[in-house]
Order: sequence, then C-alpha cells, then structure tokens
Amino acid sequence: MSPVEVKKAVCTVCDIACQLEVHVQDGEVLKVAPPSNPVVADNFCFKGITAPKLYALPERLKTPLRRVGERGSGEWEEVTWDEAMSDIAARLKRVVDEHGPEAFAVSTSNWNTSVEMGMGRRFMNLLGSPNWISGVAMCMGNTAAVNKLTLGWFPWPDLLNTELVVLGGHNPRKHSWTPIYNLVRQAQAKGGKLIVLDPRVSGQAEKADIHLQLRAGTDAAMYLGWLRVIVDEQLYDEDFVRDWTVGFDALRERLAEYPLERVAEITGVEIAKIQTAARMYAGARSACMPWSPTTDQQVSSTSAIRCQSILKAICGHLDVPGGELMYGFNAEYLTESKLELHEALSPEQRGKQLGYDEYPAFTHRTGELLAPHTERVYGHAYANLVMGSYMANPSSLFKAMADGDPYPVKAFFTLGNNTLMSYANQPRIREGLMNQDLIVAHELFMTPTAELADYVLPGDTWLERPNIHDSFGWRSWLISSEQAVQPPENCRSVFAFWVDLAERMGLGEQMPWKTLEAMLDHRMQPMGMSYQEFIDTYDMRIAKHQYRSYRRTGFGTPSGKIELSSSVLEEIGFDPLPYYREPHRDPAFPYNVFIGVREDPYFQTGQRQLPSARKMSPLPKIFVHPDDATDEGLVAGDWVNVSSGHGSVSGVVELRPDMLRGHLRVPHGWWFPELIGKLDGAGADQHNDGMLIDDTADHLDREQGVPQFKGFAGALHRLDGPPPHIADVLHQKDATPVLFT
Ligand SMILES: Nc1nc2c(c(=O)[nH]1)N[C@H]1C(S)=C(S)[C@@H](COP(=O)(O)OP(=O)(O)OC[C@H]3O[C@@H](n4cnc5c(=O)[nH]c(N)nc54)[C@H](O)[C@@H]3O)O[C@H]1N2
Ligand SMILES: Nc1nc2c(c(=O)[nH]1)N[C@H]1C(S)=C(S)[C@@H](COP(=O)(O)OP(=O)(O)OC[C@H]3O[C@@H](n4cnc5c(=O)[nH]c(N)nc54)[C@H](O)[C@@H]3O)O[C@H]1N2
Ligand code: SF4
Ligand SMILES: [Mo]
Repeated sequence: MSPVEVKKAVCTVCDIACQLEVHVQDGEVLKVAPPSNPVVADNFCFKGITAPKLYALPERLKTPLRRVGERGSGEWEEVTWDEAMSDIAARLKRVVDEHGPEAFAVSTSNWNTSVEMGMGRRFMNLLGSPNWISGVAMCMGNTAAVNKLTLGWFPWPDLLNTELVVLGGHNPRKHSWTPIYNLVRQAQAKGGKLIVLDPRVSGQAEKADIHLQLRAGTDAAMYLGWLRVIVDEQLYDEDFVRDWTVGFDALRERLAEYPLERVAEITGVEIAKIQTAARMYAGARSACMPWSPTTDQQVSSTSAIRCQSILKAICGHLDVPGGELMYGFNAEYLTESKLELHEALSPEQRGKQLGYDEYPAFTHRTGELLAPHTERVYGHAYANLVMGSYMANPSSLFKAMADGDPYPVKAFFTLGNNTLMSYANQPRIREGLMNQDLIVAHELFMTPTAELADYVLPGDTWLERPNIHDSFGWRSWLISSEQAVQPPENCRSVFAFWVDLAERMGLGEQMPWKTLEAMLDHRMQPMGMSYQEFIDTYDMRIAKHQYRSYRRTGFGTPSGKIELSSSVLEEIGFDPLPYYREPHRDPAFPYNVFIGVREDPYFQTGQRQLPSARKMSPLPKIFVHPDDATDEGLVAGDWVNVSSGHGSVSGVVELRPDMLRGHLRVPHGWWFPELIGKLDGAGADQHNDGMLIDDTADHLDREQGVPQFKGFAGALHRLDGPPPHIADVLHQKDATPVLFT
C-alpha cells in the first residue's frame, strides 16, 4: 500500500465552493476533511463529507447510453463516446440547418459543471445560439445581473470585518452554505449584530438581534419601508448621495407611496420594528446584506434586489471595510467572461434570445446597454458575473420548446442540471422535452430529466478533475483544486464534451484546448504561472483590494453613478424605480406558500441515491403551524396535498411552531431514484415543487420573468394515506429523521 496523500480540492456540490482536504491512497478517496481554515473548519457540511460515498455508488453512470425505445421508455444501449459524439454532432447539425442555431438550447448547472471553463457558452456563441439557461436565472446569477443595473457590479459581502449582517430570507446553517454560517457566527462573536427577515423563526432568526417576521413574498415592501425611514429621517450618507447617485428625488417621490402604515399592513410587521431595523442598518459603521435566493424568487424580485442595492449605496456601505466589496475581475486569471466570447454572437442572434422582448432584465438586451460602461470600468464589455447575464428566460424557452412559439427549439442539452425539476411549470418542461429532436444529458446518475434524453453521458466529479476556482468572477479570490483521483471507467468532464463537439462541428480552431490542464495553463498566463505551479504555491490567492475605487473610475452604469432610478430599465420601457407588487391572490387558496428551507443531507434534487441521506430525510415534509393544523383537523404524519391552482404535490405534515400562521412550506427536489422505470418522473410529478408553480405573466416578476417560489397562494387537503407509490419507496421505515431549522 502506498502512503496516504492529502490533496486540496474545491467542492462544487454547492455554489459556496469550500476547499477541502482529500485523503487519497492507491487511487481511492479514503475521506474528505476540512482544512485548517476556520471559515470552513468551524463546521463541516454533510454533503461534503459524504461526497465520496455518493460518487462510489453502483448507480453512478459510467458509460454513454443511447436511447433505443420510445423517449422516456427507459430502454438504452451502451455506446462508445465516439459513437455518441459523432451522432450528436450530426443530429445537432440537422437541427441547426433546418431551424437555425437558435433552435439549439442548453441548460447547465450553476455550479457543479462550472469547470467547463465557459466552453458551453463559447460553443453556443460561435454557433449562433443565444438560448442558454441555468438555475442561476433564479439563484444569484439574476441578482448579479440586476445589481449591475443599479451599481454597475455585484458586490461581495465582507462578513469577516462587518458590524452588522442582514439576512433577507437567507438561512445559512451548519449543513447549508456552511462557510457563510461560520462567518456570521464569527461576526457575532466579535460583537456584530444580526437582522433577519423571515416568515419563520429560522435557525438564524433565533440568533438574531432583530427578527422581522414578514409575510412571504413581501420583501420588496419591507425594503421600501426601510428606505422610507432612512430618507425621511435623513439617515443616509448625504455626501455620497449628492456626489455619486442619480434619481434621488424620483426615489423620494416613489417612497411617498409607501407610508409605514402601508408597509406594516403588507408585511405584517409592526412599524416600530421596521423603524428600529432601518435605523440600525443606516447607523451601522459597516454592514453587509449578503445575497439571498429569497429575493431572486418573488414577483417583485427586481424591485427587492434593487432596493437592497440602493440601501447599500445610500447608507455608505459600498466598497468599504466590512461592507459590500466591489472586487472587479481578478487581473491575474483569464475570466470565463472573456472565454465565453459573447462578442462573437451577432446582434441579430442576440435579438432572438428568448425573453429578450418580454423579460429582458438579464438577457442580452440589458447586456448591450451596459456593455460600454462595464468596459470603461472593468475592462471587459461582457462581465458575466456568477454566470447570470446574457441568459434566455427559462419560461420563454420552455414555451418555445413545447409550442414552437415564437420559433421552434428542437435540440436541448442538459449538463449537470435536473432540468425537469428545476424551473417553474414542470408539466410544460416535460412537454417541451417530449417535443425535441435531440436531447443530451450529461449526468452522474439517471434522473427524471436524463430519463427523457436521447443520450445520457457519464460525468466526472470535482474529486476527479483539476480546477482553479474564481467564484464565478464575483470575488477576486483564486482557490486551488487538485485532481484527487481518476474518473471511473468512461466518465468525462463537461469541458471535454464541449471541446470534442466543437471539433466535430468545425469549431475546433476556436476551442483548441485539449485538456483541462491546458485550459488552466492558458487562464494562468496573466500571472505567468502554470496551473501546476499555482497549486504547488498557493492554497488560495486573494488580489489586493482597493476600497472605493469608484472614486477613480466611476461606476459601471450609463451615468457612471449609482442609478437609484435606472436608466437602463427606463430605456427598455420598465418602471425605473422600485415598487411592490402584490402576489396573485385567490380566496380558494388561502395559504401563503413558500419553497425553500433547504434540507441538510441533499443538494437540491441530488443525493436521493445515498442511503444515509435518505434515512435523515426520508419523505417530503410540508411544514404547517400547529394552530393551522388544528383548524384543518391534521396531526403530524398525516399525508396532505398542497395545491396552487396550477397543480398539486403531496407530502407529510410536520408541525412547526416556527412557521408564521397561514404559511406553508413545500420542499424542493423530491423524487425517488428507486422508482425510475416504475413511475414516470420517479415521483417528481407527485412531489416536486415545480408542479405548483405557474409561469404566466401574473406569476412572474415583470422585468426578469423569474417565478414566484416565495409567497404564492395555496390550499391544503388531507389525504387518506400516502400515495400508492410510497409503498415502493426505500428507507422510510428504517429512517432516523433530522430536524432542520
Ligand atoms: N443542505 C443544503 N444546503 C444548501 C442547499 C441544499 O439544497 N441543501 N441549496 C443551496 C442553494 S442552491 C441555495 S440557493 C441556498 C438557499 O438557502 P437559503 O438562502 O437559506 O434559502 P432557503 O432555504 O430557500 O430559505 C431561507 C429562508 O427563507 C425563508 N423564507 C421563505 N419565504 C420567504 C420570503 O418570502 N421572504 C423572506 N425574507 N424569507 C422567506 C424560509 O423560511 C427560510 O428560513 O442553499 C444552499 N445550501
Ligand atoms: N422548482 C424549483 N426550481 C428550482 C429551485 C427550487 O427551489 N424549485 N431552486 C433553484 C436553485 S436555488 C438552484 S441553485 C437550481 C439548482 O438546479 P440544478 O443545477 O439542476 O441542481 P440539482 O438539482 O442539484 O441538479 C444537478 C444535477 O447534476 C448532477 N451532477 C452533480 N454534479 C455533477 C457533475 O460534476 N457533473 C455532471 N455532469 N453532473 C453533475 C446531479 O446528479 C444532479 O442530477 O435550481 C433552481 N430551480
Ligand atoms: S457547503 Fe458543503 S456542499 Fe457546499 S461547497 Fe462546502 S462542503 Fe461542498
Ligand atoms: Mo441556489
């Protein structure tokens, strides 16, 4: 036996990217462990610890599969990569020849395949397709794009040095966004304060100095209330507002529409509490308001995000120690934004991007308006922060796939993404998938999405590939990631997939890198180092940051200032000021429902194959306040249907006094791998939240067209027992469930 080697590798199971220590012996991973860095080591998440076990399961895909039966029939034959790739290239060419390059669409993961190094977007831009989507359309990427409208960039919270943290429906836990959980605890240990906005007494709310227990979906109204207090009481930074903002008077006028009585009525939070929180935020010497998916996923999402940006700016928290850092690109590392070659896509093809007209906020339409200003300040016209810019609108894409409206989309690639379950209006996604000429899934496991593909290609994992993590261009930190072991059998990276396909489609010259190492060497050129030299030298390298560099460069907006009233939104015909829009209500659906409260053992729709995870959380749980349960005649453990007027899902009642009355929590991502081949969708059609979510205009944010996961109307009905397929579900009987808060 050879000695145990310890490699450092960045976990990309979730988007926070912890660098972990991987213990390897004779080509096998023995375990992963936290490094000495307290940001990671103080707690260490279950998903990271169990990753090697997940990847070693026999269900892992290891050979390319070609569909032989009807789409979705589960009949496959094993093929070589060469057979698969030459047929995929030929069939993609046919679709492009017949319908144009815009008939080809891609959905990728936000995180796990990020080591594709921008090659997917590069391939699409060279081919001429603008129709790329991802979960980042409703998770952080869209926040980044919307931040650019106001601030010209997406700031990173300096939690290490802050005096006040505001968590707006963000609930980092020991097993969820663990480093952020650790940093918030460290900030509190140093005397920092915490404000939490959450309809539930979440784990973070329990530890907060102020908990604003607002109704789900009303965040924009809450922040408008804060702005009203801060403007009325002149708590803002007057010099900054005078010198560095435009639109203050217009904002003040808009705030006149939001007296605190109205805000209190909308949010359900008393006026005095709103005032205390707003004063604390404006008065803090430094304050951070980290990103939260909650504001990404509401009908007033754009306004809520813009309010957060405005608060950060006018209260003087922008680009100061302990505040919101405007890092800019890391000049030492070639960014994905550059590799993606957005400038190669013709204006005509950009204009065809689905969503360009109706929901433009993160499409090429706003990208074009911002490009010269981003270039002026950040040196590159197409700053694709957190991958969330220049995207198609997902709902518009699925409509085109299903109905051919406004034009047909006939080839769809899904890479490290469980597309069927990971957007709104799941039935339409299924229709869209069933209407394709070619579907390629790049996956670790057979999933409800992969089941519908023509080709299922076996992927590698973060333990099996080299990487340097740059936080998706968001922070200027470079984190080393060594390849710990070889990928099993025929597993290959998404990077290799795109480079191979480019070669076969006549684009090889523009994508000449044959290996990830060659690509990483290319990206390290500005530092004058090879990939190997970098990982031998650094665990992490953080570029020196100059605070308030806007004083030299201005901001990356059309005015060069913070746009309290957005000239870009105005130019494309939208309200340039933030507002609150009441979610669609219907008396037949009296509850206020939200998705979220991520589950400790799972990442999103993943990990359902892992027995230890399934024992911790064996069935989908609907959280109900005990008094609401009494009114409904429900007890813990009852099976219920939650319906929304669009669809319904079932789950088990868990009585949760931490819920705000009148609210229901529906979990995301439920399906059962053991039902693949036995039940269409393997339980996803019975339990996944996407069944509930409408994506017609009333239910989408106006500017971005993001769906309403927080604060939609629902009803609750008792079922006589579990649906029949639950009898075939594993691990429910030997489970030892955990309580996640
Ligand atoms: N273990 C584990 N960790 C994960 C994940 C996972 O699947 N499993 N997923 C990762 C991903 S992709 C993400 S995006 C993050 C998400 O993680 P978080 O940012 O923590 O988001 P959620 O868990 O969706 O919900 C957070 C809180 O929002 C509250 N909430 C619900 N509706 C509203 C509302 O309308 N307004 C406000 N203010 N609060 C509301 C909920 O009660 C909940 O406490 O977690 C990451 N971490
Ligand atoms: N309906 C609904 N939709 C949502 C959300 C929701 O709450 N409800 N949440 C949104 C949010 S916050 C997010 S972040 C997104 C997440 O959406 P996704 O990115 O789709 O995340 P997952 O559900 O984890 O699916 C990832 C898939 O990739 C596979 N995979 C994991 N690692 C690798 C890898 O290294 N290579 C390859 N090839 N495959 C890999 C896994 O097996 C899994 O099937 O979903 C968004 N969409
Ligand atoms: S929080 Fe857990 S899943 Fe996310 S990167 Fe860190 S170890 Fe991986
Ligand atoms: Mo997410």
